[in-house]
Amino acid sequence: STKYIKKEYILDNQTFAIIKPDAVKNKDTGLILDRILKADFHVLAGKLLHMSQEQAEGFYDIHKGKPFYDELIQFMSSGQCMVLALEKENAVEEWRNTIGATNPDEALEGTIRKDFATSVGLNAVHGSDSNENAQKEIAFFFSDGELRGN
Ligand code: IDP
Ligand code: MG
Repeated sequence: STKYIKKEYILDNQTFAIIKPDAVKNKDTGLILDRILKADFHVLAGKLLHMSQEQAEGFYDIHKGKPFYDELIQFMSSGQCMVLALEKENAVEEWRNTIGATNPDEALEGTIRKDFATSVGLNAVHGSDSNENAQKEIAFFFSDGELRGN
């Protein structure tokens, strides 16, 4: 018999970022975009949006049940944010290094969270934690059409 092996090719040069509502409210959107561009990420797609509670719940489904979940959903749906599909070689790791630790007290000098985050909750930016999640998160907010033409 013939066996068909389905191979899934997961891109390793894309990641998903959010400039979170705290950073947008603090008028840091431009400064954070500047960091992104200066770190040689290519912006494949980006848009401003105000997440509904349902969108925030869908996006952060993996954190459901955690003690900070309700606070996180409330925060992420509290105002406008900017969602971005970013491209660079080794994008996920490069972007995590650029943003720094979840808790700004632990974030290294020169990272975005060190310079723009207020607390572990209000931490200015999001970054995907794996190539698989990057593709899921990009697809959660962007249609194929929005990602084409770059
Ligand atoms: P990450 O954003 O660095 O990947 P995660 O552990 O995936 O961190 O948590 C997702 C988001 O949930 C964080 O960026 C932060 O906004 C929020 N969060 C995480 N831990 C806490 C906490 O202990 N208190 C309040 N909010 C938290
Ligand atoms: Mg995470």
